[in-house]
Amino acid sequence: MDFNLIGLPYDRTQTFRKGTSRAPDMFRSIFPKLETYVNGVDLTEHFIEDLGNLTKEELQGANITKFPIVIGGEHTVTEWIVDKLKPKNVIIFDAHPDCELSEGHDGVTRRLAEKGYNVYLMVYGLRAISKAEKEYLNTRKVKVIEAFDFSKIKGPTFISIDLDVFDPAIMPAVGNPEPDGITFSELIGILGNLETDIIGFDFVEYTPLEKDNEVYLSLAGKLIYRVMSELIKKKEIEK
Ligand SMILES: [Mn+2]
Repeated sequence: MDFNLIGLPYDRTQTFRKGTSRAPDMFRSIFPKLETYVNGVDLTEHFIEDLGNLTKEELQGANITKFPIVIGGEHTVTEWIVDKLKPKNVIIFDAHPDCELSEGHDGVTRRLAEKGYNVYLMVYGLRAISKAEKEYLNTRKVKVIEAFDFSKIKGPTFISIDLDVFDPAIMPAVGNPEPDGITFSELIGILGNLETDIIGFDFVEYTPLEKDNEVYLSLAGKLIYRVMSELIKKKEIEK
């Protein structure tokens, strides 16, 4: 199984902490330092073609021939890659529902739903909801789901991971940290139960700290490697 790495270093609408535009290149600097034998899978046997850092327009014209692993950038970029790949479903892990009536990163979930994608917010880690967002969620245009709902999700599915879904004790390098998030093993466990056809992943909102970025980048980088190893295992079982 081969992958395309795509950097979308867009950072325009962050209101609290800025800096996500630096994330794709920071991840590229940490990947070579990480162990490539992950959960029984030798990632060096799988080709990773880096398409570089792209603008919205460049992404629209890009030739994605392999499984895309997208690194943001703020959460706004999920809309770009979803519009490029045109999945049936989008599953989002996020501390925030991103359902504001906004053109920014805090409205991305809502915009995707309004465009007609089946958008699902994972209940795990979702924990900071504004009154306006609660009212939008009440319309049921975006569904908040639990793991037992996975059997209902059929067809091509894109998965977006806003790194603020994690507890800030393990991942403080995000634009809008919120207390009481989930752990890495909880996220991997949830993803492992997904039976649907996954066609792409993004990892967004990594926002560098003043120091210790190597530590948090290596943890986020290991998450990406682990997700890749899970995808490879899944494809091998399906063969
Ligand atoms: Mn988000």
